[in-house]
Amino acid sequence: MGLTIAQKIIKAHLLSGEMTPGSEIGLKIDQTLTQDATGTMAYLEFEAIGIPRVRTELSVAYIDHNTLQSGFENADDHLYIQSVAKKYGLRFSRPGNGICHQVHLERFGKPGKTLIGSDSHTPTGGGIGMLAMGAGGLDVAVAMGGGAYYITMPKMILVKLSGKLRPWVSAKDVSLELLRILSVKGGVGSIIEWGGEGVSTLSVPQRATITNMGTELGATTSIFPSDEVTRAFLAAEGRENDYTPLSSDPDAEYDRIIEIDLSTLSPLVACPHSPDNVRPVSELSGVKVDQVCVGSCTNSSLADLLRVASMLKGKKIDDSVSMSVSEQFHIHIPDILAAGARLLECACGPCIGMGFSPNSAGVSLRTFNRNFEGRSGTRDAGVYLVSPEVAVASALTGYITDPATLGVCAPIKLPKKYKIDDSAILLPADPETAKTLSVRRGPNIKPFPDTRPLSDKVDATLTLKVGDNITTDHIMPAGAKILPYRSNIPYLSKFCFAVCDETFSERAKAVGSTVIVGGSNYGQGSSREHAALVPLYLGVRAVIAKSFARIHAANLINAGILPLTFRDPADYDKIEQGDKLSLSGLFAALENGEATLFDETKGVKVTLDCSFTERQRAILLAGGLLDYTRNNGEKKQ
Ligand code: MIC
Ligand code: SF4
Repeated sequence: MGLTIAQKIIKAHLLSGEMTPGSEIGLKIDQTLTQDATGTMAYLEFEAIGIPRVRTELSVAYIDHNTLQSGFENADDHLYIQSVAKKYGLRFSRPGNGICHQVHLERFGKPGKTLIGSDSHTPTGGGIGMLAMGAGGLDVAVAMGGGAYYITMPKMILVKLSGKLRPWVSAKDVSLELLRILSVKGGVGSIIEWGGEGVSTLSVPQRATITNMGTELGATTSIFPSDEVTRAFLAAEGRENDYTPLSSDPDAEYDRIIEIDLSTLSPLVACPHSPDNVRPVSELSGVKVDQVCVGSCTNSSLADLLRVASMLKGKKIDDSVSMSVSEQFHIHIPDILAAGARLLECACGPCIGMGFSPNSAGVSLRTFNRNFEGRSGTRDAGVYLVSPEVAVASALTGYITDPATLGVCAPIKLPKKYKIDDSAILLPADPETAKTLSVRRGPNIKPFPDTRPLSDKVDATLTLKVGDNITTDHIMPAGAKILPYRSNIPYLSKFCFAVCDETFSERAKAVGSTVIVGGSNYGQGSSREHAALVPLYLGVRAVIAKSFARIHAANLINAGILPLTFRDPADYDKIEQGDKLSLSGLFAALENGEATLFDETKGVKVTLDCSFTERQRAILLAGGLLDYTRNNGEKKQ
């Protein structure tokens, strides 16, 4: 049987396991990336593992999330990461140089390589034919040390494209169309491969917009072939030598095939508060818009920015709209400013609530990838996800607007060669000098929470019961006020689950030992391991859910918290917040894959799935990946 693109890369990087869907595989990782909001913790973990220099082909530390320096905290963290990068052999992308995924695609992405990043949108690299995956910081730390990255061998979904996008319809609409078809859970356990003759009509940045938003489907990753379009992109980046062709075998088998005719698509909008709440722009034309934001790792390619500038040129945005553009190319800035838009630093910014929050109950149109409740920093705002074309058209009129109503869509001309300036990417010290360097640590860096080996019996209170599709933005919110404390777990813990229940943190601390119950797709969204480390700090011993999102389940295991699933989802209704629970015989349960939960308050027993791989069991027994790695002396490799 022939292989898919992802299967070929997996085969070439397989360190352990069988390539059968559902079994655990260990992969050799060629490249890693981190951003600063997860990076500080990842490098603290890397230091704790104790390896003198990274063992990957390339590791890059980006600063793009916590760029508002409203106190010493972010500035200190940047210096910490910069000093770690210099000492341990990583490149360092300075604040202001752009968003990690966009810069990595342009400057470092290589077809056929593996990449993991401590950010859930790392699959952006799939646009250039990499097997690129989001991971928790600790997994990235282990990979930087030369250790394998473990995933469950995914199923393969092929999205077969035909036709060509019509004017005013963009790659973002392709992502939204797939979200409409599959929902935010539809990609869980799968890799999404893009194929068919329509692929050759899409540029690498367009492909990267699509693989970026594969994250919103819950997919392990998404990937495009590497073809002549890829070669041309690499040549324009001055990196043609990094090109290798990559395609699936003609007889490759897929678990599911979805066909999309690009020429039938029209502009789409994801309505509040979920990226799969998708409707055609034409149905929303009466919606008054207060704010428009262009940028993010989804839509900040040169082509996107040229389109935005060309649509704004010689025009004025509506008086009632406040518009921001975050861009890294510094061209056509006068056109953007003259139209009344504000220019923001090229960083994550409003996407993660780092400034530019909407007005109360405001309607914000964003070219971003997530519109979870409260994420913008304004609790009652409604965020709509759109393409750059819809964003600008709506900024001009003040209402959600189909760009087709603006008339002819003028073609965008891209240069054959991009102007390259890597001066904001700092190189590491040579190994000898590195030994003499020290790491700069600010007072905001607090110790890693205490871990404990698993005990056979856990008595706990069901301190919080939540519903389906709980995101990591619910569990551990971000935003300008909280993000500076990503290396200060005790401080962060005050905000745990605050979006759902402001009393959770205090209640969890008071009871000391907590179980959380969730619905399906628990922990979707970001890769932030803080959504596991903070609950660990607050005494959370197990999370019981109908199902889990991939990265979050791995982060819980890495933190030594049991992620357990209901054998019968109907049992979710049998237990209530406040109940006293006990999980006993856990050692045997780990062996036989089934645990029994006894609800002492209700007097009911519930059966839970507790099947883990041998490696995961060992991690849980050790009290988390850090202890497991230390105990197993992986640093001595
Ligand atoms: C996000 O988009 O939610 C983030 C902020 O980039 C996160 C990482 C983080 O929480 O720091 C992600 O996507 O993994
Ligand atoms: Fe940054 Fe937003 Fe992309 Fe996350 S989704 S990496 S916050 S731009």
